This record gives sequence, structure tokens and C-alpha cells, in this order.
Amino acid sequence: MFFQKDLETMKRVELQELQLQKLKKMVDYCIASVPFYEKKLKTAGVTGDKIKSLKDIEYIPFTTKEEIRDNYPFGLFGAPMKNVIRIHASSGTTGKPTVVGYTKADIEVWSDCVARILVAAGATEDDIVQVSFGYGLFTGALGLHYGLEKIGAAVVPASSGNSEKQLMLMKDFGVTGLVSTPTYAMYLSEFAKENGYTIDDFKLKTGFFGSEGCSNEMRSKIEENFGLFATDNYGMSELMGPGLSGECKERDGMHICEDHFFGEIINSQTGETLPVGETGEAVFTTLTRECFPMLRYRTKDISRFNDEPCKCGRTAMRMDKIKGRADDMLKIKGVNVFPSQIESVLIGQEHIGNHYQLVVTREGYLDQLEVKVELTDGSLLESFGELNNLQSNIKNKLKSVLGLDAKVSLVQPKTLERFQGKAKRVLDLRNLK
Ligand code: DLL
Repeated sequence: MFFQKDLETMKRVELQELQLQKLKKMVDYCIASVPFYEKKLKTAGVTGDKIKSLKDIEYIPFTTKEEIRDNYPFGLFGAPMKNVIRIHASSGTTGKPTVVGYTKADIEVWSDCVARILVAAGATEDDIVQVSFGYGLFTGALGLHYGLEKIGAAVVPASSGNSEKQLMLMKDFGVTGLVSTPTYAMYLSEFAKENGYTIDDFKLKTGFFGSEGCSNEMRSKIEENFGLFATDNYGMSELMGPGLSGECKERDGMHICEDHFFGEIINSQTGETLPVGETGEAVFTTLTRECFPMLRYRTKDISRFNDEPCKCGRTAMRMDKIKGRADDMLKIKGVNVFPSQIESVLIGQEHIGNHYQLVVTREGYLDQLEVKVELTDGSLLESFGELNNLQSNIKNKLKSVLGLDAKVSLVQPKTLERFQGKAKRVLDLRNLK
């Protein structure tokens, strides 16, 4: 099933020609409507007609999050306020949020993109879908909401929090689809068990999870707990929000809405563009956005593109699950470590739960990684032998995956923090910055 079949199955050469035409227009649009870009492109000597092929995009300088912040709040808007109909913002961990705006046409494109990924994942107009992302400035909830309405599904805008009520609605309304972060879905599924619900109380079929990474191991657990089929979808507020890419039922990469976004993979350190198939930082250029056009925006998210045909018939390039963020990648004793690698070791391990925390410290000149994991059964803490075995088992597995020694701390069940939005699992206490 497709939402916009012609666009989703377009021949790649035609798609690339369409991208080129849109890119040329976008460059001229940016020059005409955003003084920041006018200056930048002038310095680089780039105009729409100088772009003769998609490769010429490399003449355009990158745009960074810092530049968005420097133009807070509306400095990068390409549309006058009278044409802006929505404003979102991402909180960020420090300082002012990044603010993004949408015209009427932007909201249309956004909902189309989200509708595409929902249909690709199996959603239909018969579905009743609970949106358990927090409604507000965050793009996740309203983004999914509009996409769901576009396909005619019944939306239950539950927002996040109040897990008792979430489960009650899910059961009483016969909810068939769940939109949330994978962490919250995991938490809800455990909370359901603890509160006496069984899998038969729910009619869930599909989980549309996104906004943070999730290992395949963790996803399988959620699927098992809730009896659903889950897909991953990706996006970021600076580039519209959810809907940039999403998995189809083949689950072999997330199809990028390439007629609206042109993607590149670059070497994060050198800025050099890498060939399709190599892993690096994803960079996207919006091809149609009016209010918040972005040229070569550096996402800091690490992925890999794949332009091989997909069994589902969609021709759009796929991107691998996000491996981590260039700035989340931990460098421990000189070794590059992504939290996702640790998660894949932990989830599925017997006797331990699904919540963990990574604490990085520096003692003298030496980095230490502590992996805190919850036991599923607290009584194990009384058996030194068993505890020791479990600890060294995890330690060895981590060593073989990461290539470094980590301290493994097994803690009492339900003592680590739970999250209703994106999880914050890394505590880096090294003060390196
Ligand atoms: O999280 C947009 C979104 C909402 C996507 C709902 C999918 C579903 P931000 O809050 O701006 O926007 O955060 C963007 O979240 O740069 C990634 O690091 C991370 N992220 C988003 N989706 C995924 C995913 C939304 N599927 C940042 N896997 C991005 C891994 C993801 N990381």
C-alpha cells in the first residue's frame, strides 16, 4: 500500500531530475527570502543556475545548529509572519531552543510525508491510533497527528504521561496503533503487565516508534510484550519533524521522502561527501520548505544510505537506523562507543531488565565506563555466586563488542529513572568541554 504511489515509486533517474530542478529553485528562493542565506551563497558564489547537477550541491556551505541558534528566534524564516501558521521548537539541552516555522503549504507537505511513512508501515483508515508523544512545541505529536488524519485513521491524542489512563484508553477504545518513543512503549508494556493487563486486553497491531534509537533486541521485546509489529521513523524539528524517513514493512532501512529532502552522508571530521553505502553524518537539504528552508543541514546523526531497490516497490533511498549522534558518540579510552552498541548487548540478556544507564568518569587520566543495569529479580542480589557470574558474563560480552573493559553494576529492579519521552541514558561526568 502506498499513500502517493507515483511519487513513491518514481524511477530513480526521474526522481533525481526532479530533485535537481527543485534544488535549483530552492537555492534561488533562499537567496531571495533569507538574508542569512543570501550572504552565505553570495560568498560561496552559488546561484540556482550554477547548480548543473546534484553533485554541485557540494559548492553550498553547510548549515549548522549554531547558526540556527544565532538567528533565534525567527531570523531564518523564509516566509513573512502573515503566512506562518505554526511554530515549533526543540528544547535542546542548553540555552535557547531551536525555533522552526511552517506555512500552510509546509504543513501539507509535512502531513503527506508522515502519511507516507505511516502507510508504508501498514497504517490504514481503519486504524485507531494513540499518540503518546507529548503534545506541545515538540514536533512528534502534532506531526504524527496530522499524518494520521490525512490517511483517515482515528487519532487518540493521549499525549504523554499518566500511564494508567494510557492503558485504559488503549484497552477500552480498541486502539490498534501506538505512536511513542520506543522507551515509553517499553515502559508502558511493562506497566501493563504489572497492573494485571494481558496481551489479550489490547488490539494493538502496529507500533510507530521514533524520535530516538532502539536496538532490534529492544524492539523485539516491545513487540512480544504488546503483540504488535513495530517500525522506526526518523526526523528532526530543524528539517520539519517526523516524516523525513521511515521504515516500510520490510524493515530494511528507512525510506527518505526524497522529493522533499536531498540527503548526503559526509565525513563528520573533514566535511567530505562520502559515496552511497558508507557510514557517516547525515546532511539534508529541504527541497520544498517555505518557512524554514535548510541548505545542507548537518544533523550530527550517524547513518548509511542504501539506494538498492527495496522489495516493497518504493524507489526512495533508505537510511540505516541511526547509529548514534556524532556528538553522543562517547570516546572512552580512545575507543568510539555508541550507546546503541551497549543496548544491543544488554537487552535480551537473562535476569536483567530493559532499563540501563551509562556513567562515564575520569579517574586521573583514565576513562571509566560504568554500565548500570537493573536486575529483573532482586533476590539475585543475595547470591554472590550468581551475581558474579552474571556480571562477568555481561562484562565479557561488552568487551567483545566494544573492545574495552566496563564496570558492570547490577542494581535493584525499578531503581533507574524511567522516561516518557526520549530516554537520557548517558551521564558523562568527565567535564571534557
Ligand atoms: O524527534 C522528530 C521526530 C518525532 C522523529 C517523532 C520521529 C518521531 P527532535 O526533537 O528535533 O525531533 O530530535 C531530533 O532525535 O537528530 C536524532 O538524533 C533523534 N532521532 C529522531 N528520530 C530518531 C530515530 C524529533 N528514529 C533528533 N532513531 C535527531 C534515532 C532519532 N534517533
